[in-house]
This record gives sequence, structure tokens and C-alpha cells, in this order.
Amino acid sequence: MDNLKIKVGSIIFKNPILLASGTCGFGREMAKFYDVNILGGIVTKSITLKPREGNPPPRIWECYAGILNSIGLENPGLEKFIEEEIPYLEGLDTHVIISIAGEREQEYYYIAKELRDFKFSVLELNLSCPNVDGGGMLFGIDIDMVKTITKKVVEIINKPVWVKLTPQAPNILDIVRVVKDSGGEAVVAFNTFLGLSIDTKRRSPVFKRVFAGYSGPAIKPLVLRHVWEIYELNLLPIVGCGGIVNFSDVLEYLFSGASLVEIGSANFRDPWIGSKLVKEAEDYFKNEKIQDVIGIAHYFNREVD
Ligand code: RRO
Repeated sequence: MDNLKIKVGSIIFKNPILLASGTCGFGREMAKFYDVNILGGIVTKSITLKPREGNPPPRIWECYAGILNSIGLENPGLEKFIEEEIPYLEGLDTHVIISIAGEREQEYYYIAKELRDFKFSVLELNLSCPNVDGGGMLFGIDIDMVKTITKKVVEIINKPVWVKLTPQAPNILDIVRVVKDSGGEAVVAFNTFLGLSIDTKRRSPVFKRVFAGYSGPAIKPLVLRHVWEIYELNLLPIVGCGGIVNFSDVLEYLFSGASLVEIGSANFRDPWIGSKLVKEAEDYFKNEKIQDVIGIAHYFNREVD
């Protein structure tokens, strides 16, 4: 459906609905529920150079309006990913966005180099994982690190690079500026918020690492505020991510200035949500081009009746 097509950087997406990293495995897991090729794209679980077992349990804790996670970047590592997951991903008829992470900056460069020759659309730099001791979010709050890693990865890989930002950075707009200056094609706003729950029976933090990543409906207004501000900078396309549970949420992101959205923890509650949102988008945009409504709230909200 042409009305749903949307260009982000150098790539045209068939619709704005993507599945967020860490919530759809490597695509195959979601394909048990529906044909993932109807989506605008999928973002794979972040890959590191070496396999990682992840954090000790518990890893998920439900809160009133979202969940805390402390997965700890569990993933099979680059070699196994290339052997076992890439062949499936290369056969998909939707955009595949490969997410990569690292404890040291060199890991990002090595992985990018190894992935160069495979068929996928975008490399998403996870500079925002809140649940590891080194790298992750610590890179994402450090403006020089964001600059260095993005610049080098862009030089190494012959594909578009997106940077997934952390809401913990105190200077988010400055980070967006350096992503643009370093050759990134879009920013993904955001990864999870650093949060805490106390297990009152044990009178201790729920998680061994104490803090964990918070996602779900509660963060949507917080993320939308930043999407709004990033849009006003007018530097880079925005991929909105945070708290989407229905189509009205998708519209809020588009109208605030996101060109695409990533559906995250809602996949855990309803694995079909991605397919439902695509159908709702088809209905809603029957007579209108999605491209024409991106950021539209910026032009109407100050209107006086
Ligand atoms: O695996 C995780 O604990 C995790 C990652 Br890599 C991330 O980027 N964001 C998150 O909330 N959890």
C-alpha cells in the first residue's frame, strides 16, 4: 500500500511498524505467530562478539504500567548469529535491522567488519543497554564515545547506521547532533529507562544488579516529549520507541515527529500486536499519505480557535 510507504535516510519502508530489539528474537520466533514480512521491519536482539549467558534470575518484573528487565544482553555471539540466524534473516522480505552491542568500543568495529557482506538493511548501534557493567548505556551517555563509535562504524560498514539512544543521557539533543555529524542516518528514541523495584517480602531490590530497564505504557509521554524536541532540531529522522500498546499510540508518535516506530514490550503481552497495528495503519491511511502527517502536531498545536 503506497500511502504507508515512508523514507528514512536512504531506505524506503513499506509501513512504519517495526519490532524493537530484544522483543522479537531473530524474527523466526515471531514468524510462529504471523508473517513478519508484513511489517516495516524487525530489529534483532543485540549481538556481541562473544556469546553471553546474561544476568542471573530474576530477569523480568511486572510493574503497574510496564516491566523492568535485567536480561543482561544474553545472545549467542557473532559467530553463531552468522551461522544460524543470518541465513533466515537474508530470506525475509522486510527490512532487517541488526542490533549490535559491546563492552569495548573495538567490539563494535569488529562486528561491523564481519557483517559487511551480508544482506540486511540497517545496523542499529545499541549504545544504551542499561543492564551491563561495561559499554552499553555508559557509551550512550558519553558524547565523545557516541561520536567515535558512530563515526568509525559508519566508515566500516557499507550500510545505513542508526543509533539507539538512552534516555539517561543528560544532553540528548547534543547526542543527536553528534550522531548526525558522525554520519548516522537516524536515531532510535529510546532504549529503556533505568528503574528500581523493591521486593517487599525480602526487603531488597528485586534484581541482583539493583537497577534495571523500565519499559511499557508509563514511559510513552516521557519519550514523546523527547521525540518532539528532536523533531524540532530538524537534523535526523526519528524512530520512536517506548510504551506503544495500540494504534492511537502509534499516531501520537507519528504526529510528534517519529517517521517509524518500534514496538517493544507490548510483544510480550500480545505477540500479534505488530500485525494488528499494520492492519490498522492500512485502514487509517486509506486516503492519506503517512509521509504527510509526520510531525503534524507541531504545526497545529498552537492554533487558537
Ligand atoms: O539485554 C538486556 O538486558 C537489555 C538490553 Br541489551 C537493552 O538494550 N535494553 C534493555 O532494556 N535490556
